Parts: sequence; structure tokens; C-alpha cells
Amino acid sequence: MKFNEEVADALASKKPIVALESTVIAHGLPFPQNFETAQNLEKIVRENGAIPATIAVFDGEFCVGLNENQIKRLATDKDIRKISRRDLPIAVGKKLNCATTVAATSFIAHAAGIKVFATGGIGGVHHGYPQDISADLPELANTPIIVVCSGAKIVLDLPATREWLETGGVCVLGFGCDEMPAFYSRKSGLLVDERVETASEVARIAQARDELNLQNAILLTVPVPENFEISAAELEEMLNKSLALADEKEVRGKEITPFLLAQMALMSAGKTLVANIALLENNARIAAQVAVNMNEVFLKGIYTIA
Ligand code: PSU
Ligand code: MN
Repeated sequence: MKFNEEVADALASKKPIVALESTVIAHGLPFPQNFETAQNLEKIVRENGAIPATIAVFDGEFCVGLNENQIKRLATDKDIRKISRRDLPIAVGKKLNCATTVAATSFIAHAAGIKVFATGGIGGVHHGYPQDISADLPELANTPIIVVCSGAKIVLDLPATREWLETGGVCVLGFGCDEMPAFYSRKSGLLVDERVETASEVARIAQARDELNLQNAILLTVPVPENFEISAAELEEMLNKSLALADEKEVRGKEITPFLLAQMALMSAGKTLVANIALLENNARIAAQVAVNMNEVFLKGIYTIA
């Protein structure tokens, strides 16, 4: 594992840190928006009192905190591999350059001692392929981290994904919402386990999770900001067309999520792309606030013991 200077210092001096993933940069958003967004997310985390740790793999090394050149490579290099948990030994053994999904980022962030991670939308159960379950789900079921997101990506079977989270013991919180958001849309018709209003409430629940020695993630779901929302009705036709096209072209495995996201951006003339960026930025902001609150809880804990 390799830390940049900022993250090494934050870990040593116990500053709040927010992990950020890299698949969204390399395979989720097009250039140049991917490069700009990756840098903006880091800036937003800093402005909200935490240190950003964007995670990727270069030459088989787990890099926690990247430099500008590394972010540029993720944003522009066509040979960056999308990796999940199952790819980790290949990435290390063959010294590859890779972008990490929610699953792989959670694994590395937790190993680095980082408690909070922000992303756009997690993977889940795919429509029409109930056996295609993103490795994000079992990773969340087994990693005690807080993942801040806008639910699972709209291209997925959301009710099936919601059920999976319950079975996996993942605590789903709604930040100012009763329903789990549906990525570009604020509503899904699926209830969260608990509505929370503040970052400090989230920190207290996370502390209780740790005291109970539960090894599951907390999924803090945050709806896309209202003025960027695309309603489910508006999305339906685009989504159906994209799914049909993926089927026709026999897009499978790890290609399917990036394919569907790119198709919808095309069909909406960039509207879904703008919404995706807006929710990523909003989630980074909330994640930083949660990390700051987690840190207060953590430091108080140390003080009490001393
Ligand atoms: N959030 C976004 N865009 C993305 C992703 C998240 O706004 O592209 C990525 C995450 O890295 C997530 C992955 O882990 O999509 C899911 O891929 P799959 O369905 O192949 O597991
Ligand atoms: Mn899959």
C-alpha cells in the first residue's frame, strides 16, 4: 500500500479522511468531465474539513491518495482495468494499472484504516440476470465502513438489490429521506432502515456498530439534489432502450454498468451525466461531514480511555 503525502500525514495525525473510488473516473464518466469531477470531489472534501484519499492501483500497488498525474491517467488512459475483489490478486501479481470499484475500494480503504467512503451509486442485482450480482454487495456485507451514495445505480433491479442489502446485514440510512434514492431519481418506493437528519447521528450509529463488533457496512443514502433530479417516468424509456441494446449487443459482466450509463447519457443529451456529477459532489460533501463527526467520536473515545 502506498500513501500520498497528504493521506500519510492525515493517518499519522488522525485527521478525518474520505476515500473516493476510481472506477467512476475511468469507466463511469467520459473525459474531460471525469478528470474535472475527480479533482472537484477532492476539493469539496477538503472544503468540508476532511482529507480526500482517491484509491486506485498503479503497477500493482494499492495507491491511497493520488497525485494529479495519476488522476489524469485514470481519466484518459484506455488500458486502465476495472477491478473488483476477485481481480485484486491479478492486479498485484501482474503489476497492473487499475480503477477500483466500490468493492475493491472498500477493501483497500478499510485495510488503510479509513472509515468513510463516498461514491455515486453502488452496484447491485442486474435486471433480467438475477445471477449477476455486483461484488459490491457481498463486500458491503463484510466490511465495517460507511459508504455514502445515492443508492444503487438506476440501471439495476432496485427491489432485488434492496432485499440483498437486508439479507447481507447492511444498515441502510436515508439522509433526510424515508425512501432509498434511485441514483438520478430521489425516490424508489423502497424504504430505508432509518431516516437520519445529521452527520453526527450517522457517526453515533457507526460507533454503535463498532461497539457491537458488527462487520457490515453502513450505507448512507443521499438523494440527488432536487434541481438535478430526473424522474423515474422520464428515465423509463431511456432505460428500457438501453437495456434492450445491451441485450442485443450481448454486453455482459463488468462491461454492462459502464455501457448502460454511457447509453443513458447519450439518449438524455447529457442530462444524466450532469445529474451523476451533481450527486457525486453532494455525496462527497456529506461524507466529509460524516468523517469529521466520526473523528470527534473517535478522539473523545481515546480521551475517555486515557
Ligand atoms: N458510481 C457512479 N458511477 C460508477 C460507479 C459508481 O456514479 O460508474 C461504479 C462503481 O465503481 C461500482 C461499479 O462499484 O460502478 C459497479 O459495477 P458492477 O455493476 O460491474 O459491479
Ligand atoms: Mn456483474
